[in-house]
Amino acid sequence: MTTESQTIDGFHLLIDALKLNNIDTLFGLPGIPITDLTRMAQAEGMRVISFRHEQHAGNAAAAAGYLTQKPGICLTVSAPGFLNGLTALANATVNCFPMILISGSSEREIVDLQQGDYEEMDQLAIAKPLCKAAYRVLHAEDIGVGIARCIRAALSGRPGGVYLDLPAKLFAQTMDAAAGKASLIKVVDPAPRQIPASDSVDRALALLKGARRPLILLGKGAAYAQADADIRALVEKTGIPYLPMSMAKGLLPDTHPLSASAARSYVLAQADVVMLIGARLNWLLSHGKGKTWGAPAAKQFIQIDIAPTEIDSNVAIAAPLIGDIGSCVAALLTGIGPNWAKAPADWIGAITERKDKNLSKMAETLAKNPSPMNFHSALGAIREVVKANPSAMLVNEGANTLDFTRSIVDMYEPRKRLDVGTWGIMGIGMGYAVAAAVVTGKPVIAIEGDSAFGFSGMEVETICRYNLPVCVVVFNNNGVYRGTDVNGSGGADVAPTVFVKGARYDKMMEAFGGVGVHATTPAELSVALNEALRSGKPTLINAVIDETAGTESGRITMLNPQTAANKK
Ligand code: ADP
Ligand code: TZD
Repeated sequence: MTTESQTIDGFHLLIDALKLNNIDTLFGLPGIPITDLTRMAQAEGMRVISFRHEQHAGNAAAAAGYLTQKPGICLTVSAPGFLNGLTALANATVNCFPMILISGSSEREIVDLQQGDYEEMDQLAIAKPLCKAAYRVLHAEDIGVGIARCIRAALSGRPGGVYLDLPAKLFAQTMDAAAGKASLIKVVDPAPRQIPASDSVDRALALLKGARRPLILLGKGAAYAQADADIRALVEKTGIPYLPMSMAKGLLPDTHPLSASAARSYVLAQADVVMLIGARLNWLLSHGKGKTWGAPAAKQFIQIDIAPTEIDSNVAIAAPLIGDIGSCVAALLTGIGPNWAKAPADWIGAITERKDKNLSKMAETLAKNPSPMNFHSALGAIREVVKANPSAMLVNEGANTLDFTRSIVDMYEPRKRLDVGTWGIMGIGMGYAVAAAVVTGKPVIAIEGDSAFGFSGMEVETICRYNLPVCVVVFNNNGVYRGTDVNGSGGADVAPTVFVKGARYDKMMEAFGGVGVHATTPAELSVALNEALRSGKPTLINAVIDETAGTESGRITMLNPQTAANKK
């Protein structure tokens, strides 16, 4: 309410509209014209998490959206703040995470005549191609509708990022308080169930029934959908082995007997019927073709997705199942019934044999204790800590740091793992870690390549300021990928991928009152990580990794143009 109790202003209409829809947290960075909005939101009981750079506030909003099925809100100032937040909005959209980027903007009259306002920019036009929907509100009485449209756009169908443009003048507009209250909308059923057509269910079941080597592929859409019990029942009732994409790890525990992760190449090449649940056949799955997938004629796909246009995006899909994952999996379970014949024993046996072999090979590697530490020995220690703390959140970025963590550190519970996602983007680390801590209240372990950490490292101040239970582990190997490149010219500059040697990232955390640890052995790493989880104090462990370990670009070396050209 403003000073006159019969009127309400734009600031409060916006806050009330969000609260009416159970949105209780804002991630943002204050400045003209939204500084007062952040203060007022806090005064009105919202949690306001203020960042040092908008990209990280945006990433936090996206992660919050993924974890809660409510759109995460990111609040930025005009032009430069908006642009800083835009990467996160685009990344959220690409990953199908619901978020709303709300940005203050300059006055339309001045922007449209390009008369040079403070931080002038036609933000709506710029945001539009990078998100699912973009709206602008000019009148206080439309704030309720504006927020309702944003929520629906972010959550319904395939989730994604939405932009909301709010010119400065809007915030100070006033209207009659009762009329203002009446103008707000509580969104009913923002993500309506979409029941699959029964013939599409029958088609999928027929294909599954005839399969000799069936495989289920779980993507982060399946994790987002929160249909955990039914997905588990589907796997267990059919006895079909499954592969989780990286953020679907833990949907069923990675130690589940039907997990085929340790026999990934074998199952992808050999499966005859593959059921995709909330996973796209993009680059992360070699587009569903090529050597990875074995003989094309021998393979048929079932795909469950809420977006009909996803079907046939890369290869033919024999049985599309369009609907929300909860409804689709429930319909399949009904059709499967109690007498379903489980996946053939020879297929399961062949997978188990390969799994056992690969797992014992991995155990051997993890047991080694080289000096300096390498990725394996460091992760061998972290793996045990995660096993003992299965409800801790895990954030992961880097190249080798990402690839090795994904394959070595088992996950035990759904939606505990947040990582670089569909783009393989660096810089999500601290934003996702803050959101994970704020939204779940659980301890967070962020396993970061030293390059990856640098993109959002300043947010350790944010972590300390809000006293969040985040332990950042920086895998410090002195550079991007490795620290061993040399300058080809022989000149004085170091190579483009090389950083300052022996940097002490732990001191950054100490600078803001957190705990810094310098760890050179798996034992030291393990002690420090356990202590961080126990104390809940913001902690950064500078884990010294052999600078010769790892490979260029991690597991995707082949995507470098020169490597690709040489292969042809
Ligand atoms: P991954 O990277 O783990 O393979 P992707 O992000 O490529 O996963 O795929 C996620 C897919 O899940 C998207 O195609 C998206 O449309 C779909 N999806 C997201 N939420 C739902 C839902 N509730 N029901 C059905 N499909 C969904
Ligand atoms: N910029 C952005 C925004 N995203 C990217 N993915 C990259 C640059 C390129 N890139 C990668 O794909 S991984 C990576 C970069 C810069 C960092 C790898 O080094 P690291 O990890 O120290 O984080 P490892 O474990 O030492 O390989």
